[in-house]
Amino acid sequence: MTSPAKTKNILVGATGSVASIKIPELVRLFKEDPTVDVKVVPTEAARFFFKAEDVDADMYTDQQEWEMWKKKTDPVLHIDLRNWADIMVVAPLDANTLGKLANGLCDNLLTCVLRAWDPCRPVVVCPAMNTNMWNHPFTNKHLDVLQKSLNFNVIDPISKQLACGDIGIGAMAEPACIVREVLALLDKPTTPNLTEGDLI
Ligand code: PCO
Repeated sequence: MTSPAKTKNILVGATGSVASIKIPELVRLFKEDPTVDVKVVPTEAARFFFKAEDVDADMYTDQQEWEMWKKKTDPVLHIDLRNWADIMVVAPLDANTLGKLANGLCDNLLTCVLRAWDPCRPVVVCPAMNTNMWNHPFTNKHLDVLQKSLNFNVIDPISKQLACGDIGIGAMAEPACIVREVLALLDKPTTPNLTEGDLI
């Protein structure tokens, strides 16, 4: 039997929160849908939390971005990934990358993909951080920019015992919940991040 054509290209970004330990599970759950294809872009900090061999998807690192480009006609990895993706899901989004995205910084593969993003395609971010980081005034300010200026979708963290022992809000939403919301978003006819009027 031939497998169905892949129709949903999901780019998963991972950042330096302990919740990156859930990347193998998140990828596995996405791939339960036979029409889904997944690629993963971890930051250097995210790579600390899982083994590449546990992730059943192509993975692209900052180093590959530099290695792929030698001369003018060579492909630029963050642009190729941007073109490939129907949606980007950053899960987990740590406080550092949240701050960078809200201020337009792009100093690694993941942030470059999103700085070059096609605003007609949806982005979902799943913050995960220590409770005090979550309650810090910068978090709200930065999430406001992502939601109101960039039209990113935010899946809020949940409350549980965090990796450091603190109990409170800051844990990444459950992978099954993230998968459900992302697939539902892709099924909507149009989910533009920005309308033409916003760009004028
Ligand atoms: C803790 N920080 C964190 C970050 C977010 N944590 C989580 C969960 C995991 C276990 O279920 C680690 C996935 O707690 O998303 O824990 C102290 S700085």
